[in-house]
Amino acid sequence: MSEENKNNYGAENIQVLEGLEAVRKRPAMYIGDIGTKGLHHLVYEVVDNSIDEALAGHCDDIKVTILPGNAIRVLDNGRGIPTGMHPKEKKSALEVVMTVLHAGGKFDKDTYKVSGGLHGVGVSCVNALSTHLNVRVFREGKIFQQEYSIGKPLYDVKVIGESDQRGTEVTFQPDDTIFQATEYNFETLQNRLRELAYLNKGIKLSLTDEREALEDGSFHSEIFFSEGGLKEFVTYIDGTREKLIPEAVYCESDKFGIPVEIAFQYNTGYAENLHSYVNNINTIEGGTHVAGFRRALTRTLKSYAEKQKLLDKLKIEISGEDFREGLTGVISVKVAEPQFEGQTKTKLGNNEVMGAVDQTVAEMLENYLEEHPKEAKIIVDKVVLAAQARAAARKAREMVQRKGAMSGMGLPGKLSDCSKTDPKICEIFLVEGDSAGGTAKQGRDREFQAILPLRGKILNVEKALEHKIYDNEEVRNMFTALGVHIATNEEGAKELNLDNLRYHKIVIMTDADVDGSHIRTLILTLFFRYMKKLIESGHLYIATPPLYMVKKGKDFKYCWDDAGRDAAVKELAKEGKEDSVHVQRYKGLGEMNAEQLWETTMDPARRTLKQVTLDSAAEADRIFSMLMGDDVPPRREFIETHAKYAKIDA
Ligand code: 0RA
Repeated sequence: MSEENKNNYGAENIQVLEGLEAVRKRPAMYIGDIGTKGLHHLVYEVVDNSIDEALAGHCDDIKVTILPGNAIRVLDNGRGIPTGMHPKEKKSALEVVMTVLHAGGKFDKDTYKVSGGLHGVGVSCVNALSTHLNVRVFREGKIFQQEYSIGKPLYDVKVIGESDQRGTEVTFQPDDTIFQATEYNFETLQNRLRELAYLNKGIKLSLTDEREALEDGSFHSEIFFSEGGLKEFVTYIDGTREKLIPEAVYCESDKFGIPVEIAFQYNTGYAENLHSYVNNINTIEGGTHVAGFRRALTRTLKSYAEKQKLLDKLKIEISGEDFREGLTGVISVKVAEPQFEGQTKTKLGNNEVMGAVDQTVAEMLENYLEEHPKEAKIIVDKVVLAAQARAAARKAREMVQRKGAMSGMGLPGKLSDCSKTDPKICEIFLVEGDSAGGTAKQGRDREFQAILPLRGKILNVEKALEHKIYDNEEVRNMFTALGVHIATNEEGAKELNLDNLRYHKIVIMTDADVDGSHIRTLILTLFFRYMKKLIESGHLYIATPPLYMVKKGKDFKYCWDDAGRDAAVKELAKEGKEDSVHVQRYKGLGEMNAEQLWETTMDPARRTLKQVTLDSAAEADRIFSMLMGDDVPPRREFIETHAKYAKIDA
C-alpha cells in the first residue's frame, strides 16, 4: 500500500468511528427513541433492507427470530450483500454497508430504495447500537461472515464455509446500556410483519419466538403472507364490521412511474378509516396521496350519482366527507424521493403523487360503478343518508362548541380545575364515578391537577351516530374540559384542534376490576375515534392504582401484581408467620382514602403512568371495531387468547 493510500485508509476509518460514535451519543436522533419503540425499530431497520431486496425482485422469504436474551436474527433469501472490494473505501462492500452511515443501497443504482423505516438510517445504526452483531452472506457458493462489537469489526470479512443457499443473515444483540427497554414484544413485531406482508404481496415473512419453548419443545411461530395485498388488508381490518358491498374495491397501477395500490370497502358504520402508506411507512398525517384519493372518490361518485339522478331529491349540499362515512380503505404508494412534512414527518408532500393517485382511483372507480350498478346504488344511498346525518351532527357539534364559547369559561360544573393555567404542567384525571372523583379531588395537588369525574359507562362511540356523540353530556364535558374542538381543515377534512388544549397530561383513572377496564376501553375508544391526535401527540395516559396493600402492624406495602404481593407477604412476615400479615385487595379506587390514592397513583414522584401509544393504527382500528362492535364470536376469541392477562375478580 502506498503512503497516500495508507493515509486515506486511516482517514476513512476515523470517519467511520466518528459516525458510529455520533449514533451512540444521540441514538434517539437516529432511531426515534431509546425506549420500547426504538428497540423494535432496530428490527424494522434490518427487515427493511430485506424488503428492498424483495421489491427489487430478488427475494421472497424473510425470517425473523427472537432469540434467547432478546437478540434478533433476520434471514432473507436475496442475492446477499456484495462482499467484494469496495473501490472507494478499499475494504469489503459488506463491511462498508455494516459500518458506514447511510451506505444502504449505494452499489446498485437500478434498485432504488423504496422501503426504509421512518428514519431510514440503515443497518449501520443497528450495528452501532448493538453489543454484538454477526452478519453472514450466502453468495457464490460460499458463506462470508463478519462480526462487530458496538459497530466495530472484530476481524475482516472471511469465508467460513460453503453453501448453495443465497441470502443475508443479520443477528444482533441490542445494547442494554443504550436502551431503557430490552425485552421484545412478540405482538408488536407480529403487527408490523403482518402489515408488511399485506403491503408487499407475495413476500413471505415469518416470526419465531425462541426465547421460550412450548410444551412440545417447539417454538411459537407465525407466518404472514398475502396474495391479494391491500384487498386482503382491508378485509382483515374491517373483518368484524358489517359489509355494505360484498367485496372490497381494489386497484393497482403504475402512473408516472409511481406504483399505486388501493383498496376500500364500505361498512354500515359511520367512521372513516383511511390508512395510508408511503414506502411501507404509515403516513398518519396523510398528504398528497390521501388528498388525491379523496378528490377522485368525491368527484367520481358524485358525477355518477348525478348522472343516475340519484341526488335529485336531496335538499342539502353533499360534501366530501359524506362519501367517506363507513369507508375503510388503505392507500399505498412507493415514491423514489419522498418528501415528508408535518409535525411527525408523516405527511407526504410530493405533488406529483396527487395526480397519480387521483387518476388511478378515478379510472378504477368509473369502471367499477359501470360494472356494479347494484353496489353503486347501495353506496350512493349511504352517501345521501350520511349527508342528512351530517347536517344534524353539525348542529349538535356547533351547539356544544358555541355553548363553550358563549359562557366565557364554559367549563363543566363537574370539573374541579387546577389553579395553574400553563397547559405544559397541568394534568387532568378522568375518574370513574363521583365517589372516586371525590377522593381524587381531596388527594390531588390542586395547583396542577384537575379532576373530571365521569358517570359510569360512557357512550360506546363505536356504535353511535356522530350527532349522538355530541348529545352525550359526558362526552361534551370531556371536550370542553380538555379545551379541544373538532374543526374542518383546508382540505375539508375534520381535524381535532389542540390550540387551546388545557392539560398536557390526560390521565384515565379507573378501578382495577372488570368494570373499570370496560370503562377504560370505552374512554380509549372515544379518544381513538374522535381525539386520535391527543394519542399521537403523547398526551394520553393510564393511571395504575395498586391492586393490594399488604400490612403488618404499622408496616405496609402497596403491590401492583400477585408476585409483588407474595414477595411483600414474605418480607413483612420476617419471622415466617405469614398469617399475622393482612392482605387487602383494592377493587375500586373508592376503597382507598385520599392520601393512599395520592401516594400510590397520583403523586408524580411515586406513581407509574402508562402512556397510550399507537404502534399500528390499522391494527388498533381492527381491535377497537372488534371489541366495541356487534360481532360476538371474534370478541370472545380475542378475550380467550388474551385471557392469561385477565384476572377473575374475587
Ligand atoms: C445491494 C446490492 C446487492 C444486494 C444488496 C444490496 C442486498 C442488501 C441486503 C440487506 C439485507 N438483505 C440484502 N440483500 C441484498 C446485490 C447486487 C448483485 O448481486 O448484483
